[in-house]
Formats: sequence, C-alpha cells, structure tokens
Amino acid sequence: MDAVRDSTIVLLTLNEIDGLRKLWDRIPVARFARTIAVDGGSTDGSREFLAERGVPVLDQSIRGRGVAFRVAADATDTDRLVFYSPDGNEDPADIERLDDLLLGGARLAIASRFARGSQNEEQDAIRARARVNQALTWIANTLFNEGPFVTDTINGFRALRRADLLELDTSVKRFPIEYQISIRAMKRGWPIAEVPTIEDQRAGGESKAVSWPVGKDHLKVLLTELPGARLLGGGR
Ligand SMILES: Nc1nc2c(ncn2[C@@H]2O[C@H](COP(=O)(O)OP(=O)(O)OP(=O)(O)O)[C@@H](O)[C@H]2O)c(=O)[nH]1
Ligand SMILES: [Mg+2]
Repeated sequence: MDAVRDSTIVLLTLNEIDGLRKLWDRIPVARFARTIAVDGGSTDGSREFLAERGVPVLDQSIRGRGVAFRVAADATDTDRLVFYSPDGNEDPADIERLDDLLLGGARLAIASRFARGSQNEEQDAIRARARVNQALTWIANTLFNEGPFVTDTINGFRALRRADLLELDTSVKRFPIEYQISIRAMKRGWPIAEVPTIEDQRAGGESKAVSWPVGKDHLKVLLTELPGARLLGGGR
C-alpha cells in the first residue's frame, strides 16, 4: 500500500446524515493522515455517526462554510487539506485525485463540474444555477486570471496546502468562500489545476444554498476583490 498521505480530509457537515450513510464506505480515510469534520450545528445524527467512527467533530462559533474552512486550517497539522462535502453531490473517488494535483505542483486543485468530461448535477434540469456559476467563473477569469482558464471557480470540492489557505487570509463567512479562494489564488498567479468530476444528486436532507442570497454574496466577493484586478491595471 502507498504511504499515508500528509493530508487531511475535511468533511463539511450541516445535517447530512443521509449522505454520510450512503458515502462513508467510499471515503478513503485509511489513505490519509487524518479525517476530521467541521460541523455547522447538525441535529440529525451526523455528529454521532462521525464520532462513532472515530472522526473528530469540530464546532464553529458561527455558521457558514467560510468559517468552517478557517476552523479546519487552524485545527489541523498536515501539509494539505482536501475539503469534501458528504451531501451526495461529490464523488469520493476524486478526493485522492485532488490531493494528487497538489503533489503534482498545483497550489489550488478544484473538482470541476464544467470541464470536458465532467457532469453538472443540473445537466438535464433548468440549468439556471449552472449558468450563473459559469458567468461568475467567466468574470473571475477575465478580471483576475493570467493563467489557463479555470472552468469551475465556485465548487467547494477542492484541495490546497494548509499554509496557503492561511496565507490567503480569507474573510468570507458563508458559501462564496470558494470564490474568494479562487480569486485570491488567481491574483497571486498560483498554478490552479482541475479534475473533471461527475456531480450527483443530493442524497437527502436539505440544501443550505438558497440561490438568490448566495448569488448576491458572490457579487459582494467580486466587489471586495476588485482592487488588484488585472483589467483595472492591477495584477502581479
Ligand atoms: N460545517 C459546515 N458545513 C456547511 C455549512 N453550510 C453548509 N454546509 C455543508 O456544505 C455542503 C454544501 O452545502 P449544500 O447545501 O449542499 O450546498 P450546495 O451543494 O451548493 O447545494 P445543493 O445543490 O442543494 O446540494 C454540505 O455538505 C453542507 O452540509 C456550515 O455552515 N458549516
Ligand atoms: Mg450540495
């Protein structure tokens, strides 16, 4: 067997018991130095499910995925972090692929729902959310990216070095944490790599991403990150 990776799988949970039950056996915990969960206040048995399997469950003082990312960075000690949300959307087979991209030199690795060979959950539905995602991605690339086009700047399924996450000094509390990380990595000219991913349906439970407030929060991130945009004469 390969050496255990100097990397932590960070599970992000807020009432995801259905997904945990469905996916647990496919999460490659034995291959990673650690697996932890940051929990936003689950009351559906997610915390107990994880604790029974020896996974430390960390609390956050206030809700939000952005807060959870920082709790994870502060609490871990491995070189790398792979963020995995066990709600059914993300294919656990990509966890190691993301870590491999970091080992190959990337400083941000993203599971892309829009790269060639990938599949977005909304492939056959109205696709409105996918279009908004792609528009936000296009704007980020246009304003901030001097490297190869990044096809999914928003997906939460991603990996980076712990020290790099701390260096990015993120501030977003809720969903657009990923957008802020992508933009800040672009501004620094960090190599960003993607793996095409197949996004599945939610396993159960409820979505926490209400479209309009989340969309609005992404626009706020764009505005706060504008200083330094290459189109405005900024950049490296
Ligand atoms: N730790 C933590 N996790 C959260 C918080 N909010 C959401 N999550 C988790 O983040 C993941 C993504 O949230 P979702 O509600 O599925 O968001 P989404 O994937 O954009 O929306 P869907 O397509 O409806 O699944 C899930 O695993 C949630 O449980 C939070 O405040 N803290
Ligand atoms: Mg989801």
